[in-house]
Amino acid sequence: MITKERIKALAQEVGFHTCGIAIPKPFPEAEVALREWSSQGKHGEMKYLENYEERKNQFWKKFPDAKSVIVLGVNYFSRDISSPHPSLPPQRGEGKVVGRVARYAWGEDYHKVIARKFDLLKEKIRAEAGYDVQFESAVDTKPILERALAQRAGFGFIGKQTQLLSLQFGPWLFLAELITDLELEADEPFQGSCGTCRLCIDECPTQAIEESGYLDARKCIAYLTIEHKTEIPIELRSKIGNWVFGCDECLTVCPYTAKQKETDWPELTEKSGVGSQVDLLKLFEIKSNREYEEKFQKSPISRANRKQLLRNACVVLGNLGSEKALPTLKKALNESSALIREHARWAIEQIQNLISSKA
Ligand code: B12
Repeated sequence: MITKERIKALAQEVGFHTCGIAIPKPFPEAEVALREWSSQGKHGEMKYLENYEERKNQFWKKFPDAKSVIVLGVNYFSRDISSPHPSLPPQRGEGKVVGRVARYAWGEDYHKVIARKFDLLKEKIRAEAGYDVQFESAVDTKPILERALAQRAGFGFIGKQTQLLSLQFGPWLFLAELITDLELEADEPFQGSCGTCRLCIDECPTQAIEESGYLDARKCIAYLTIEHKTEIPIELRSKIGNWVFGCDECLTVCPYTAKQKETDWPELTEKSGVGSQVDLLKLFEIKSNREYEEKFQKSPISRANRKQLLRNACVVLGNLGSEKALPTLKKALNESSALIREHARWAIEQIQNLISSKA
């Protein structure tokens, strides 16, 4: 019989930063909230969130023997090594032609990195349990409300920016789960709240975080630059600043970030991937989807396709107001994708307006 204390010790040996045990049972409150949220259209184009109930039922039917969930957390925080970092809103006309990448995407694709650690952990648990323990692993893609589950497993609480906040690791924690047929004692759910702090609500450039506790994904820069496939609403473009992929504003302002420890997983740091900034003009040198997929196959950036990333690059170039970008943007007017052409046209207009306002 393997105990939860042993499981936690093994998870730590493998390198996971937090580990807790939760019982696999529904989350009535969070599921009602999810239904309400999506019925108000706040999930934008993420259609898969509409049939969560059905997906969840199908998923759990496959594991009639599921007895517990080993919930794991990975600290992915590291400091910038590229300097100076354009952390402030873009300086118009200054000529910087880099876009910022959200921290979760600086290194290697975390799904793959965590999958390798899962294999090590499963092997260790099976060896100690003495039988062929059944596991189903999940990171992101399964119909599991991972933040609610992590709260149930005692990791921390859900903050106003809707992220799971750990007292030890702040909001910079990837969540991952191993569903298993092991009978394990569950941890106590964490009770906590942000209190009166509302920095994330006030500092979100697009006011995507609502007082009600919901995030309006349609306004969230992370959603707009990663999940949204079509045109970026004109009124939101200037607010995107220099974020070309994802956004960390609501995490960066969180007071817990000040105490954040750096990750000891080198795979998740700048050195192992695209890093904190990408050269926007170079992105336009990627001529085909195939070339794009090859370039970003190891990076979370592969979640967006070439069209989306060039669309985002146009928005950032327009916001930066860099004259240097004009020849590249003019060439982009010949792209076969109407999405890229429209955003390139917008960016050219922004830059030209800036030039004429200076004249
Ligand atoms: C879809 C999705 C997104 C969407 C929508 C985000 C959202 N807030 O829902 C977008 C694209 C915007 C997004 C962005 C990001 N994401 Co994301 N995302 C997901 C994904 C795949 C599903 C989340 C989901 O189901 N959302 C639907 C909403 C309604 O469900 P929910 O917020 O989980 O449900 C909560 C509410 O209902 C609330 N609640 C409960 N009861 C009640 C009652 C009332 C009355 C109310 C109002 C609310 C409420 O609590 C529930 C539990 O948290 C998860 C992985 C997963 N399977 O969970 C990752 C996940 C949440 N994302 C993650 C990350 C890292 C990010 C980004 C930081 C990436 C980036 N830098 O660009 C940003 C952060 C933006 C933000 N402030 O949320 C991590 C978060 C880790 C953590 N520590 O919390 C996750 C868990 C992935 C992972 N495996 O690590 N994401």
